[in-house]
This record gives sequence, structure tokens and C-alpha cells, in this order.
Amino acid sequence: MSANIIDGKKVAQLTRDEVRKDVDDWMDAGNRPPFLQVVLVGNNPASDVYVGAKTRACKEVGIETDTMRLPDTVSAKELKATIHKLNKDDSVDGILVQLPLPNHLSAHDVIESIDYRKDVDGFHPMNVGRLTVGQPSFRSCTPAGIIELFKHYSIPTKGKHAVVVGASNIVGRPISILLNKESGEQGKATTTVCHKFTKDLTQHTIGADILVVAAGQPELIKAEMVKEGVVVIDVGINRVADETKEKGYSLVGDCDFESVKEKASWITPVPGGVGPMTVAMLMKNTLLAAKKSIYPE
Ligand code: L34
Repeated sequence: MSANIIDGKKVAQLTRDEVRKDVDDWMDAGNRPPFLQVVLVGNNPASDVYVGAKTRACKEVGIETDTMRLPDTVSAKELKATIHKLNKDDSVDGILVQLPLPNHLSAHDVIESIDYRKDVDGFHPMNVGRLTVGQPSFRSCTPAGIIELFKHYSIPTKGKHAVVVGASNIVGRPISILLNKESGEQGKATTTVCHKFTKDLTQHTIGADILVVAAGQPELIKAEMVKEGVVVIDVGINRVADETKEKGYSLVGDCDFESVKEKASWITPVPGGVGPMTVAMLMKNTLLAAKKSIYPE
């Protein structure tokens, strides 16, 4: 069997089309366009690419945006003062500080300084906490995008064994919570979360009906580690040297795609899988922030 390909590019386009309509309605009702402020610290080439994709998506759906570039020498104090100003600015609906940050800055402190009502990344402890207890919250974009893919392709999760490889605050932890949640149409899976201390990773991955891999390690998951019919969501996005490519690298996920796809029933490609969904869900969250849908005044 060769897997069905989960087309993240296509579903992301459909999602953006939907947001475009909702933004139009919002403005037809007499409101100003939503505004997303991106803060980009330092010069991380991958961050430039991702922020570029976010800016383009904003333009497409009618969200206004600005990227504030700060040098990698910026102090925690200066960065937080900048964020506090944005928190108070009523013309700013969403604030996104692109990660990773330079080593001298604590992502925890910076995220916590963002007003949780403008935290369109869903990284603030208030949003993560509310997600965990099942209250309305901004859901971080990559996990929300994965759930959207399951919905679009009617891939059932209820009662399935979902194994998540990677326990990051951005992806692994929140997707394990969403997949395990008992309410709503998606979720209701039994979840296992593996991380770098997991002994014998295969013992866990081999039992997965749904395998979400967000470890940041090229080709960590090989065909012999999964069972026939597994649904594979590959969140990894790794640059590996490739002289045949103009850029000098190619993008690969955390799975050995060619061999794993022969056993899987569904699989996301890299690129064109989860990445575009992350960007599309940010558009949704920014509109929710502008409408004050999650935290009404
Ligand atoms: N604050 N930091 C904050 N929020 C986020 O949601 C992110 N993330 C992750 C890194 N740091 C962040 C992103 O934006 C990862 N990420 C992201 C965004 C977009 C894409 C991948 C990761 C994406 O568009 N990927 C394309 C290929 C892009 C390329 O050519 O490099 C894809 O098809 O997968």
C-alpha cells in the first residue's frame, strides 16, 4: 500500500479563502482591518522564510501586518518594553514574537510579557492553561493546523492510539493535549508522548494508529518503526545540504518519507504538509483576536 498524501498546501489555501471571506464580512460591518504585529529578533534565515510566508498570507486575506526587526543584541528589558507598548496599543490585535530567540533572551519571559488576549501564537501560559482545562483559548497554530487536517480528510482520532514524538511547548505538548481531549468532534485519542529520554522509541511508535513527529531530527522515523496503515503527521522541517539545489539545501521532515509512505495510510509531505497550515491558522487566530471572540471585553 502507498499512503494517501495529506495536502497541507491545498487545505491551507481553503482555510485562507475562508478567513478572507470572514475578514471581508468583518470590514463590511464597519470594522477596521485586523492588524498583526510581528517581532523578529536577529537574523535567523529560517525565521525570515516563515515570517515572509506569514506576511504574504496576511496580504492575501486582508489582514494588515508589520514586521518589527530588532537586532540580536536587544536586551530583555528593551524587548519587553516594546511588547508592553504593543499590548497597550488598541490598533494592534495580534502580537507574534517569532522563535527561536537569541540565547541571552528567555522565550518564557518574553512570551509571558505578551497580553494573552493578543497572543495569536497561543503560547502564553494563560492560553496553554485554558486549553488544558478545556476553556476557550488561542490554540497554537501548528497543533490547530494538524487538527484541521484531520477534520478536512475525515481522519478519525476517537479511541485511536496517538503517539507524539517530541514534547516541545510549540508542538508536541499542545498536540498531545488536543488529541487527547474528550470534548469536541476531534480528539478523544489515547496519547503517548515520547521525548529524548524515551527508552526504545520503536516500542511506542510501532503501536501508533496516529504518529505525530516533531523532534527536529531528519529521518528519525523509519518504516520498520511504524505499523501498516498508520497516519503520519511529520512536523519536522530540517535543512539538509544538497548541492543539486539552487539554495544549497533541501527540506526534509523527521520521517524517512519514501519508505514510511509505503506502510502509512495517510502521510504529510515536507514541504507542503504541516508548514502551510501553521501560517493559515495564524490568520484565523488574528481574526479571532480582532473580533475579541475568545476574550470578549
Ligand atoms: N512565534 N515562532 C512563533 N510562532 C510560530 O508559529 C513559529 N513557527 C515555527 C518556528 N517558530 C515560530 C513557524 O512559524 C515553525 N514555523 C513555520 C512556519 C511556516 C513554515 C514552516 C514552519 C512553512 O511555510 N513551511 C513550508 C516551507 C518553507 C520553506 O521553504 O522553508 C512548508 O511547505 O513546509
